[in-house]
Amino acid sequence: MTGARVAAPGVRAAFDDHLAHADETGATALALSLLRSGASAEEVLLRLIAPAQAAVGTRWVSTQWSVAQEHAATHVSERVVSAVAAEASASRPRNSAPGRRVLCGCVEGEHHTLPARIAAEVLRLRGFDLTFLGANVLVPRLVSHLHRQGPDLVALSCVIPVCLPAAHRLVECSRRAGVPVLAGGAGFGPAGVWARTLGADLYLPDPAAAADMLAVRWPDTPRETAPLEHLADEEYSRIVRQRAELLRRLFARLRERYPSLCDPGAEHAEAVLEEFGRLPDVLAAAIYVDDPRVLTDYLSFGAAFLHARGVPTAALGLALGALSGPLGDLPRASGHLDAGRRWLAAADHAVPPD
Ligand code: B12
Repeated sequence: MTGARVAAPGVRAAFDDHLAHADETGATALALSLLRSGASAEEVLLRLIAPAQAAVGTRWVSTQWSVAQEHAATHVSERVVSAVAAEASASRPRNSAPGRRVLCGCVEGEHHTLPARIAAEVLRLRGFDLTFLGANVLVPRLVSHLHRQGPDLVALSCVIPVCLPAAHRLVECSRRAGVPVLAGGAGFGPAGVWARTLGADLYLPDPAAAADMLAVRWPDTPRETAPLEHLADEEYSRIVRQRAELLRRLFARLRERYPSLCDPGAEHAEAVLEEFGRLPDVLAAAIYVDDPRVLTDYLSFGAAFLHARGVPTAALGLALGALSGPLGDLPRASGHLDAGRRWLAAADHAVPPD
């Protein structure tokens, strides 16, 4: 069997159906049957489970699926990853020499463990001696692993760019310990642009490509990197310090203009308000890496998410306006908020009418 079979529409439809019904037994049996008929574990992880799980997101954003269905499907995918990894490790020769040591985990604040877990399992399958640290890796936890295990590489996963400031602390702490950093995940931006801003030694979006690259060239021991000079203007720390006030203003403006949004009994009210409440942190992350695309990337998710829940895109514009007032004396933040409003104005036409 080849990868083409793994990605065949019938196989994928059957797997999607198992996810839709939270059918762990069926999903696991399907994945293991693919392995037993010749597919590689890497193909099953990267060409079946990963794209199926990404499609779960589309169904959740569009409200076709509830949060509960998304959680149940994700749980099934996690269990299938474990089953595939266990089956592959059972058939690996016992006497193979241990590979280079890699610590892999999600950056602080990041709870999307499945992408990191898939990346970790692919690296393990390729012979690396891998320790998986899971979600939300805080600096003290990384420091203790760095010193206890002396890894050859730290592999960091970031899916949501709002975590970038925290990711920087982990990159710096690994590099200061002399350990190079491999970054992966969509949160590091288009072509990994923000991984480079934060000083990661290598960015690769695809774990198989990362394994290929590491097989031919190991990153050098890190040297000191230049500090992020734009942070000297203290705009980032001002936004972080003013977070509570920004949120108060943002919700007051929303309540005034869209009272129904703040009605706690309204369908989706909690989820909708949670998304608005992320805006100050997203702006702070954009200022941190000095790129308004962090904000516009979030707006593109937010506009689709809110539209599917009956909230007009204009409400996001209002929310950005609420942040502009108290941050009006910060030139970079003002520029980013303007870029956000321009993005929304252009996108509004693209949103289908109700
Ligand atoms: C499941 C899920 C969740 C689960 C995660 C559970 C878990 N255990 O993982 C839960 C419910 C916790 C969750 C929460 C949130 N989520 Co969510 N989530 C998803 C969803 C549906 C699937 C994620 C996934 O597993 N994808 C499949 C993986 C395999 O795909 P992948 O990312 O391409 O991964 C590959 C590469 O990135 C790469 N890679 C990743 N890491 C690394 C590391 C290295 C070293 C290397 C080499 C490669 C590599 O390899 C992976 C395998 O090929 C996505 C939708 C999507 N399109 O992915 C949204 C998504 C990621 N979530 C999103 C959001 C907004 C959130 C929340 C903020 C929303 C909320 N209201 O709750 C919170 C944030 C939580 C947090 N602080 O982290 C948005 C992000 C938008 C954005 N740009 O910010 C998405 C894209 C929603 C969407 N449009 O469908 N989420």
